[in-house]
Amino acid sequence: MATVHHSACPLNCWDSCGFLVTVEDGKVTKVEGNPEHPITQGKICGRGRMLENRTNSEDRLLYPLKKIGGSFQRISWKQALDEIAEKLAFYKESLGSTSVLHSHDYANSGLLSNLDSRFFNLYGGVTELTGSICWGAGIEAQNWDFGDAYSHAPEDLANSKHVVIWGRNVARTNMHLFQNLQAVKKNGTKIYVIDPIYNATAKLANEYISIKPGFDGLLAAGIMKELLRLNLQDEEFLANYTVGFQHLKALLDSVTLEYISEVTEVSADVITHLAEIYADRPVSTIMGLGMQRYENGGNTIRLLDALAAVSGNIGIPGGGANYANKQVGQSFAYNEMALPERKTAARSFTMMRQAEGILSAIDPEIKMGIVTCGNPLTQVPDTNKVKEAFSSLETLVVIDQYMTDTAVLADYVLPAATAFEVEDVYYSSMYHHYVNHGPKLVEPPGEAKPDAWIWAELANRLGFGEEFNFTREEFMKMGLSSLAEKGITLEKIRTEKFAELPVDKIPWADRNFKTPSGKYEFTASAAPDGKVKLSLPSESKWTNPALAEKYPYSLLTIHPLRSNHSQHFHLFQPEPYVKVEIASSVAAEKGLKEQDHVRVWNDRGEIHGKVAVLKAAHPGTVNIDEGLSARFGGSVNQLTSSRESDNGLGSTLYDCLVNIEKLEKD
Ligand SMILES: Nc1nc2c(c(=O)[nH]1)N[C@H]1C(S)=C(S)[C@@H](COP(=O)(O)OP(=O)(O)OC[C@H]3O[C@@H](n4cnc5c(=O)[nH]c(N)nc54)[C@H](O)[C@@H]3O)O[C@H]1N2
Ligand SMILES: Nc1nc2c(c(=O)[nH]1)N[C@H]1C(S)=C(S)[C@@H](COP(=O)(O)OP(=O)(O)OC[C@H]3O[C@@H](n4cnc5c(=O)[nH]c(N)nc54)[C@H](O)[C@@H]3O)O[C@H]1N2
Ligand code: SF4
Ligand SMILES: [Mo]
Repeated sequence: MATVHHSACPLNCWDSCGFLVTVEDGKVTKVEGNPEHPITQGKICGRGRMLENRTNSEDRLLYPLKKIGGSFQRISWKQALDEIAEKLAFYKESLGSTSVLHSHDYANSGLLSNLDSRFFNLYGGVTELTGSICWGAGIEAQNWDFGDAYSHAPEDLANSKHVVIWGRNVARTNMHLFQNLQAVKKNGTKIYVIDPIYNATAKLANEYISIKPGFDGLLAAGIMKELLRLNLQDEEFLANYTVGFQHLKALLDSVTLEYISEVTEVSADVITHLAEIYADRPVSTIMGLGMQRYENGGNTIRLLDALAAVSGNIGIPGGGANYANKQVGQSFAYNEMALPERKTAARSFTMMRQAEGILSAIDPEIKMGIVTCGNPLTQVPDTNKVKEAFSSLETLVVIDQYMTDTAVLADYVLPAATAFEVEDVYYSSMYHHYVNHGPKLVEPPGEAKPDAWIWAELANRLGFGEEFNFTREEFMKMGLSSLAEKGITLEKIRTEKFAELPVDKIPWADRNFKTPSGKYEFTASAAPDGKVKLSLPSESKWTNPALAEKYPYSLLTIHPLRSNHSQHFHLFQPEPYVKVEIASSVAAEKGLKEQDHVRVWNDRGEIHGKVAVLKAAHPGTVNIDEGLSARFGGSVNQLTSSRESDNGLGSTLYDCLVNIEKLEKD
């Protein structure tokens, strides 16, 4: 008999949806949106619905595997755990615990996914990854400017006169914001989209502004110049709640509007018009993450923050420099779960340069890697380097639900349970502030096990089993303990299916910033040279003319519509292929038409695919969606660079010049 249960989406996504899941004969048969969930409102995307196939797929990993003589053989859990624990003990003893690397991303938004950190901290401290290929540059930028990265609550959008969507592919990546935009537009709010690609969100907008990839910070500077020229700045805010405005002013005075118009490829009239819009408060600035995956990414977000501040749109209803909402994650008792103070050794590489880190580490060398909740072979920049690095390890352990490109390289592959097979609570620090409950609905297939079980078993073998001697329920309560005094408990979340977290819905309304000065810092005291800069992407005709001569086109590698990164492609019918989307200017220059086979390349690598001509994209723009595995033509990260952003903590995935040519045969 079919029964319907509430649940939650575990995927790394802005929307963190509430689900209704149908279970029949011990199997998930349907995943739908929970109509009662205040954000989800009964609607979910295809990636959420496909979790049914993702749970039931015949390709799920069912047993622990060990590579013997180049091919995988099934082994027992006992053998796998004994051998992995033995290696962990050996490397710690002989070289120190930092000879082990923990490579991960955030593929499961459950509270208990933090237990991997608990394990590695108690083990003694491994080589960890810092920063983030996803949003690192922007988070650090907002830390410098505001002291943290906080967004307005979704419902506050109704208070905005204007909403500027700046490099967020809302219709594709953040569907409930899209619905929110449709609703506020009906009530007269004006919507603007600034993006090199005329995407589905641009179609909804009142105005679309096309920009050269990587130059948004310069555009924001131009808008501020015009605000000041027209005397439209918020003097009261600038005088009382900010520091460093004189540095910003000097910076803006150092360039002309003509220069800004030339480099951004946005006309001066449009820049003046945007200044008038920004002065017509309240204006909500909604920033995406694509825009900061450039070498100048930190400065880009800082200039957008500065624009929101100069125009008086910080801390007011309907305003905001909305990038991420760290208030959500900060609600939980992370440290109680992860026990960071228990590690006795530490080393870190940035997430971007993990491959270089592995290849160059000495004292100790990296001997063993453990990969959880991530697929670095397709997702981390410079795939060829990543492959070389992960192949060089003496022991690689991958814990996953599927045989990914990364798992193929492993010595041990451990099968993990999926979200519907365990109980957890789920949240995302990106858009809204609800935490959702997901009960255990079905048994994991074969011998797949929850990650938490794997950590506990390894901890037992390594002598700190008592620190894992908690049930899932106890671990969830531990993570929720910081919310108990606010009346949010596991019991409540279980019964009500979701809970609203106690966050500031209009951050900085009290004008008390978390910066060292307590003010908004145009010149950041958190940084050695905290002045904002008008920096440019590193791969552009302005910064590297010789490179731009050889590789004239800007390659974006945006998030795919129907897959969360690499996770859903293998479920597609028909099979996916590498689609090379090109601006019409590129088609004209290279004589390319729909479906032509092409090669796209630069000094880091190359990829083959089929052309699709974009209806409207900034001249010189090429896009290949990220996430495809080797089996479907390969990851576009063969072309991307592992350089870090200006503030050291973000990626430069989209700061990438390429060339393209037609292939006669593929
Ligand atoms: N369907 C789907 N949704 C997802 C995901 C997914 O894989 N698939 N992933 C989730 C995750 S982890 C994340 S981080 C978010 C990301 O959500 P988004 O930030 O919306 O998406 P991205 O693909 O990172 O960013 C791409 C957008 O930035 C634009 N862009 C690129 N360069 C520039 C630039 O220089 N200036 C401007 N103005 N715009 C630029 C692109 O054209 C595109 O519209 O999406 C989440 N949602
Ligand atoms: N070129 C390019 N590259 C990009 C991006 C881009 O825009 N362009 N975007 C970047 C961004 S924003 C992000 S967030 C990263 C995402 O990078 P990843 O998180 O590495 O990408 P996923 O493909 O989601 O891979 C997650 C893996 O974790 C597994 N997994 C899921 N749930 C669990 C679990 O509960 N336990 C375990 N053990 N495994 C689990 C999945 O099966 C999958 O294989 O990619 C980045 N890479
Ligand atoms: S992937 Fe995002 S939009 Fe889709 S169901 Fe999950 S949380 Fe909702
Ligand atoms: Mo991400």
